[in-house]
Amino acid sequence: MKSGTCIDEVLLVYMKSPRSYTKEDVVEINCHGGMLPSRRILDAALSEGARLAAPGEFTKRAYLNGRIDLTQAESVIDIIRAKTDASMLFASHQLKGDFSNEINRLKDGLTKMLAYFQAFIDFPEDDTEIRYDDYVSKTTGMSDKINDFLATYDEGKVFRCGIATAIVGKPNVGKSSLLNVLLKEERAIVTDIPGTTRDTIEETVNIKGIPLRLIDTAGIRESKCVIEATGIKITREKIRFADFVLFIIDAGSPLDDDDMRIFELVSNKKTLVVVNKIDLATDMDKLKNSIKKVFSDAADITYISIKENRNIDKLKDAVYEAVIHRKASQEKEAFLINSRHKDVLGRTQTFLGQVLDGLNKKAFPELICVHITDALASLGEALGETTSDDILNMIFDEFCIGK
Ligand SMILES: Nc1nc2c(ncn2[C@@H]2O[C@H](COP(=O)(O)OP(=O)(O)OP(=O)(O)O)[C@@H](O)[C@H]2O)c(=O)[nH]1
Ligand SMILES: [Mg+2]
Repeated sequence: MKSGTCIDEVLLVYMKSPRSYTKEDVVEINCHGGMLPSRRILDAALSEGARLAAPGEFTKRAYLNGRIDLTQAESVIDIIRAKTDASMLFASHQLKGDFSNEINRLKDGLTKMLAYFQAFIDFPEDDTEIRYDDYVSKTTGMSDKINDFLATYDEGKVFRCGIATAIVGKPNVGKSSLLNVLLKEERAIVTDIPGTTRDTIEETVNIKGIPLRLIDTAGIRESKCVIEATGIKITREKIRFADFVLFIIDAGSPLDDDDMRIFELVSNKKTLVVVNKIDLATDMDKLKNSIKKVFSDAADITYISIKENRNIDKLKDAVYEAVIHRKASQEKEAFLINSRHKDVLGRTQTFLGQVLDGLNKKAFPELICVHITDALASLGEALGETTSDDILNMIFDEFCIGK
């Protein structure tokens, strides 16, 4: 420090270009933590001419200096924000370059195709037949691949942001008990008095990597009590905004009109029927038959007993499969695209459609080359080879910190 006073003993690391995060010369100061020493060291560095990094600036420089591409830079945000091990794993696949490699493979295929058709423009005197049909199947293959990537978008949203899940059902069926057992804590009040829950309670639980934003609601029934009736009104609102519903019914009492009215209320939602209190059922086969008859194929059904802790893991599996449409054990080396990728790949699909159209109509090679070039450019955009400053700023502004 200028005054000569010692602030702290630190570790100073000099990373010489190009072997650093940004490929530039980087100096890192590691101090003894604590607000005051860190603040004083930062002030000292600033007074010597350093400035604070803008949000995401280090990663942006790593991208601008060509150490990583744009999809990898984006995965850094996902890693910082990851809420569960699974979302972190997907982001790390993307950081490793798995998505970039797939895009580059598609680009290679298109570049070869471009060269093939270009040759017919450059050497029109060559009277070789153009192999349109071969390229129809190649282009269809690429388009299928892009469809696979596009299909990961909805899952990506679920893993990144979680899924709003309403627990609904008649009073006393065990909604609050379910919230507690999934949270592994006594968060909501549970009693044998119907109408216990009035306010909705919201908590996030990690179900096999999915951040499930659980909303425990007031049991729905006609009620003259003003407080309970208000709770039921709020429940109906919450159901409207939920993406997923756990509809709870009681195995100890026969299904009635109230159950069916609630099921009707959630009929336009992705729903899992959870039959609770199977410890009270005397004949499981009879119970299953009667329930299957009512719900037929309308929804997935899981049978549990919270009291005896039966089938809770099965319920978690069922939730995963209902939300992600595949078994948790089938989790492969996957990455999940974001909205920017979706937008860019959607455009690539349109251009590939035009390429296919041209091939099917045996169009002039010039026309086919135009569409292939468009498709190539959009794939380049996914990797950030040609991306406008506005989009770059939008991406890096998402980092709330200097990293
Ligand atoms: N036998 C049995 N009782 C259960 C089971 N799960 C919950 N209960 C009991 O059912 C009663 C109601 O449970 P809650 O979790 O409060 O039910 P709720 O659906 O939240 O009820 P409201 O908030 O009133 O709508 C409590 O006495 C629980 O102990 C179960 O699997 N078996
Ligand atoms: Mg309750």
